[in-house]
Amino acid sequence: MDARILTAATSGVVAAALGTAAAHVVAALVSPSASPVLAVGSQVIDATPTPVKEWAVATFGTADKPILIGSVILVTLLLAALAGAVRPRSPFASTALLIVLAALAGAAAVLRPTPGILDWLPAFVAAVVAVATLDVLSPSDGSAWPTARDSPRGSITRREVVALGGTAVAAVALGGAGQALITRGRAPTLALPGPTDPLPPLPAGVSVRAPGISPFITANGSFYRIDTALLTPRVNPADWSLSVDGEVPHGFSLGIDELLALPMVERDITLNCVSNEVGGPYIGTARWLGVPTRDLLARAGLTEDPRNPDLQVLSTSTDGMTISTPLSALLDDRGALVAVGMNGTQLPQAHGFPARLVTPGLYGFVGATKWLTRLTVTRYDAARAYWTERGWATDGTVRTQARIDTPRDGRSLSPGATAIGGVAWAQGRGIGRVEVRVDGDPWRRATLGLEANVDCWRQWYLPWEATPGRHAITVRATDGTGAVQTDRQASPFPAGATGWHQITVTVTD
Ligand SMILES: Nc1nc2c(c(=O)[nH]1)N[C@H]1C(S)=C(S)[C@@H](COP(=O)(O)O)O[C@H]1N2
Ligand SMILES: [Mo]
Repeated sequence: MDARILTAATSGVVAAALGTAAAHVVAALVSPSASPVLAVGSQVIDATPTPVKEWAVATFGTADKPILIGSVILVTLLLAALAGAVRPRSPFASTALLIVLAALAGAAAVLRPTPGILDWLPAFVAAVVAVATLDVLSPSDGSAWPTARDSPRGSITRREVVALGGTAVAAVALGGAGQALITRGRAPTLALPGPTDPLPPLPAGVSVRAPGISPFITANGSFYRIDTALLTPRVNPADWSLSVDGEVPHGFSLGIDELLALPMVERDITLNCVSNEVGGPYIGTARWLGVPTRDLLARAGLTEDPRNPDLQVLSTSTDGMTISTPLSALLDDRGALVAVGMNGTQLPQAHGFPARLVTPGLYGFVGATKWLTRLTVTRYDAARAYWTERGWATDGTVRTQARIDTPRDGRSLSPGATAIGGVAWAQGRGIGRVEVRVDGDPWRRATLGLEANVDCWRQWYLPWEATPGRHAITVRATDGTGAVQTDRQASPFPAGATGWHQITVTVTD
């Protein structure tokens, strides 16, 4: 490519990069999620059709967010390259393109569910900085964009290299500074009360004696994380409140101290994501500490379950996310919680600090609202939650599943004594049996770890004499009602994956 056009295009790229980075710093100071890249990214998440989102989750897993951010930056810089390239010919078109880009970012920011009053500012700064920078950087001698007739193929001057390189370095430094500002500091801490009626420690027997199986309790740091937030909300507990409202006799609102003063219970509950593929990682078990949702709804005057399947509780998070839970699931005996503690500590920021919903027996997308701030009793036909609008099921009952944790799929093993093991779950119904099949052999019953309660997964293992060759190992579970897990393969959308987990191993001596 002609060096003059390349220089002009590069000017556009570094000018836009500097504008975006400056906006990131301003956003860090006024409203982090209004940063142009993050605001556009969030709008893209919300607008992405469900099949595309499912494909992205299946393909990239939890790397989908960095990949999204990278794509937003890439597209922005490509358009900025165009703005730079046309500038020598048409400064007006160039400036207009940059302003349109910034305006789109500003719109993305102010159209978020919970915008702040200064959310337009970062995009405004981006526009001013990018346009001014491009004006300074642009070659003004009209030498770029040569026509076929009169082009002495230009070259890039030393001065330009220094100016472009310097601006690029400044953009990276500024962007890094903004990012550091956003993530600086530690999350606020809460002094959690103890449970009013503490749970005894789990019996050792919930864990079976076989290495390689997921620990019964998932450490907070290894607990899967799924949400739509590009920046996990950092909630200041002093500014936080929980409202219980809607079709209740007397709605109310609580501050964090009032919530923490209520009787607290502890419960061991396995939480999993509807987007988990068969054999997938989006599941974990924790000891949650919190206030029963039943107590909160009773305080609002709902002392009895109307048993009306048309009623939902629409819960809202501080970032405007909405999740829909059947009212009965928050009133019945399963013991749903507004949780404030997870495995002996306050909720980590990524898992919903300071308070979240945890509903046993339901997938997270219909029962586990993080950064919870509002519970509204309403009818399903009066308000639609985020995922309901995107075609996901309203009945989010967890489907029976078993997963092989060891040996790992595709592994090579030595022949001889080994163990096949993993976890199985059917929250609400419990696990009654787990069976394993090697190749075409008959099903064999695995040994189960103790059942902590029906809302937790169960570990299982089966000793195996591995013989040389390639083997397919399949597992299936039977729930506490005697229903055998279906082998019919279903994708996670719209109500959770089904099918048996199968792995292949090679045994070589
Ligand atoms: N505010 C908010 N809460 C949310 C979500 C979300 O996107 N935003 N995702 C839900 C989904 S789909 C799941 S599976 C669980 C995951 O909880 P975890 O990240 O603590 O494992 O949170 C639920 N709560
Ligand atoms: Mo989920």
